[in-house]
Amino acid sequence: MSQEILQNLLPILENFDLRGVPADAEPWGSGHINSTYRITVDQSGREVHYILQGINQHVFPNVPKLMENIQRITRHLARRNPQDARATLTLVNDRQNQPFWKNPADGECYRMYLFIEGASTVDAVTSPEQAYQAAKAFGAFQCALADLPGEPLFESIVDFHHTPKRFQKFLAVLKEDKLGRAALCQKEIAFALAHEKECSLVVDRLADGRLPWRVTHNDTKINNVMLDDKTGEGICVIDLDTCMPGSVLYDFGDEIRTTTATAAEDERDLSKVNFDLNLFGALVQGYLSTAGAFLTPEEKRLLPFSGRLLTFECGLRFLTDFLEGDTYFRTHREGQNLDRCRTQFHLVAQMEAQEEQMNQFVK
Ligand code: ADP
Ligand code: GN1
Ligand code: MG
Repeated sequence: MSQEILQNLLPILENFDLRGVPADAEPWGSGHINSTYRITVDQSGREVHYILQGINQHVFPNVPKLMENIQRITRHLARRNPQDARATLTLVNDRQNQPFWKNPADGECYRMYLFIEGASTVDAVTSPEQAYQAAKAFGAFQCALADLPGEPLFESIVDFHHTPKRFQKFLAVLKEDKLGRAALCQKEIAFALAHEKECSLVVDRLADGRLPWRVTHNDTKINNVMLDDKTGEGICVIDLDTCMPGSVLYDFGDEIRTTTATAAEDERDLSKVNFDLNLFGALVQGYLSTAGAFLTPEEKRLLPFSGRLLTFECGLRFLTDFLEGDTYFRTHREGQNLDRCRTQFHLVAQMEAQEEQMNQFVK
């Protein structure tokens, strides 16, 4: 199977200087957007790994600008921390020295990274220590990007976390209901409709200056940070496609969404899906250990709320995609986006119930 995959990828791999002979290829990770492979290369008898990614151009249509962002960020991080090669993603340019290769035959775009060895991602946390480490790494990442020189980063997905616009899109898709799926998710639709009011809280504050714009990651789910296999330390923030101007609340909110839940994002048995206050406490401590010094009082005040907002927004996006026919998030089974929506809304309800305890933790 992996040899078959390798054979299919060889015409792509030959456009990158991998300093050896490609020996194996396997699908890697569980991201919902790009196509990721781990490539094994035989470099004079030594096994070396790389990450090859097919870039999802449905989601990221402007690949040159996207890759310019990633080049700027990875170079900046490498300059700040030159002695630690695993502290940032490292791009491997194509043979024309470009940060990605475009296949002239079909227009598909590919990029290559050095493989970060001795570290892994998890899809769900299993201990408060993991939550602490992940949040600490994301806080340090925001801190490191605060002095990124040059123009603001390119907005790789316009209005990515503009929750009210996400809500409007949901309403439009619901109205059309082109696949007749609304009948399958009446409860979730009702939940979404009942939550419109809170959608604009962050975007309103960004618009009137009560919250600052910063360079943020915007997709801080738990499997976008690599944890050291031996020490458990959060060593590298990955998946940089959505780094752009945003609010720290987008990042912290998405950390809460994926790091305080006791089950996978697509768990069907909702009795297993719980918001865990202990994990939340570890997350807050980890995040404030690196980001606490630069956050404004208003940002700090809204940290607990951000979890609800981002979890709701993500659930709404899953629901919208389900109604539209699963065209955005990769799915592996029927109804998976609806299952994902259900876990998210279930978590929102739990966070609402524990709002006071969450606020106390941050205080
Ligand atoms: P997606 O945008 O589809 O989520 P990611 O960039 O997050 O894709 O990559 C998917 C997974 O591949 C990650 O969760 C991680 O496990 C793994 N991965 C990505 N880049 C590297 C790397 N440079 N070294 C090791 N593993 C990586
Ligand atoms: C996607 O790329 P990945 O799998 O890390 C999505 C996020 C969602 C997440 C839900 C560019 O993240 O916004 O929160 O799925 N990324 C994009 O799991 O839309
Ligand atoms: Mg990812």
